Amino acid sequence: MSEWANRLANIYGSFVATQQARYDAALRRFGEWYGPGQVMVYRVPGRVNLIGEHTDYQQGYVLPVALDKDFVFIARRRDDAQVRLHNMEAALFPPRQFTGFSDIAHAPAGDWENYIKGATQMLWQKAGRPLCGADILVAGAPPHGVPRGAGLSSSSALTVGAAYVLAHLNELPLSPAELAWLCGEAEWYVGTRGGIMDQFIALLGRQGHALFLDCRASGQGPRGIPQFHTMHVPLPRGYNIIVADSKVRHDNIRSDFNVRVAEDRIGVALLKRRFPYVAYLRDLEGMAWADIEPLLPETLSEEELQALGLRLEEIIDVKLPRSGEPFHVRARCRHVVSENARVRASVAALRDGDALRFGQLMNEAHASVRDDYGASRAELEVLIRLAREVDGVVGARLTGAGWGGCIVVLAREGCEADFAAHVAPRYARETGLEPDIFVCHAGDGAGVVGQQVIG
Ligand code: NG1
Repeated sequence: MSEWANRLANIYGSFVATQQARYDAALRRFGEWYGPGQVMVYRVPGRVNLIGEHTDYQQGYVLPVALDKDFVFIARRRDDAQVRLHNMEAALFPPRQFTGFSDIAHAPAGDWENYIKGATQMLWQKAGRPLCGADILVAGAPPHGVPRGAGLSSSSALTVGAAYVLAHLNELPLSPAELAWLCGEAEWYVGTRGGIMDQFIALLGRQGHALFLDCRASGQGPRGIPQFHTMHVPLPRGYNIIVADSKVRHDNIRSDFNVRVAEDRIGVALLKRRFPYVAYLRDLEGMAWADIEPLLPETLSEEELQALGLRLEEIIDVKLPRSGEPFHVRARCRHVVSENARVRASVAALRDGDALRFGQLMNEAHASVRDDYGASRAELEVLIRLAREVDGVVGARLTGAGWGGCIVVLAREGCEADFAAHVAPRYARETGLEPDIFVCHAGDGAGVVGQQVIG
């Protein structure tokens, strides 16, 4: 096997032939667009969260894994500050070009270029000196790319990939964790800002491991960048992670998401009156839920909120939908608190190699995100029920924000074929939708694949 094939085998296991064809096609295309010569090849993965849902924005715990579905970036440093972009899927993501600077004008909302611009601007600001631009080719088409809009973090991977490439070509001395935090900040550029999970796992993923991430900064590093506690946790041997995409998408996921953010914050504001040190739900760790529960109303209307001296505009600075639905404060907070405890327990179970216990925690997490957080939907429930019917499945839950997207399943090795044969046709029959099902091999975070010369 050639050295190159060896490298690909290290990354993708037994799927080298198709990956090699994919990389070859991208290298050829790079040559056609930018001309022959030496290039650097990089990859950056998507992710799936195993447990720890809706905890990150309350400074809690998450446990994602990096997928072996990824973006490939091929790049060559330029002598000027131009960033030129080509995508293997040029019809969907047309060529773009801009100048690297610390204040880059936005492309229209929704343009793929904005993810790269956000990363570029952030690096220029951080470096405090002019940097070199690059000619970049991005390859992320299915089936090897990160599925889009499925909650597997394809957009964060794009930002992280661009930042990684430009930082590497400019020899910026940033650790993966520093880069991860900066990429989180860079997402402000595109107007979305989740937690820091997606960027951390895209950079710090490790083969065969999940990443425990504490979303509360533990201090400041030498370059003024917040530091976070992370720990790689081995995945159980003899088990696979299966991801199934329900193919349902929530039309307006942001507004439901923001309502949950507000409900958590209302809980915090109320608890603060009794426990002044509570700034995030994370601060309730170690306290008995029985002491907390009486302080949180089951539901609260906006009028009742005002009567308590709390103004919604001060709780959340985005407009929430006017549905007339009261805020479900108690249940939402209960989910976040119990979910943090489940992540902790999951780390212990995985370190003990106790896959069954971990599967059970995944099932409990799903019940909580469905019943207390109200973030499931009918199609996801069908998918989860069918998944659990398969012999060998030990846990199944929705992953990501919810209301659609994917489920993640822990299953004994060897039952993948049965899983697909059982779940796919029944799900199609009940919902009229064809799920995408794949086994996820927990892979490494973003990195250099190698150097190549295009003839
Ligand atoms: P998904 O749906 O996977 O993009 C969203 C948030 C995460 C996290 C999860 C819920 C964004 C960009 N991502 O993830 O930070 O809060 O929901 O656990 O908002």
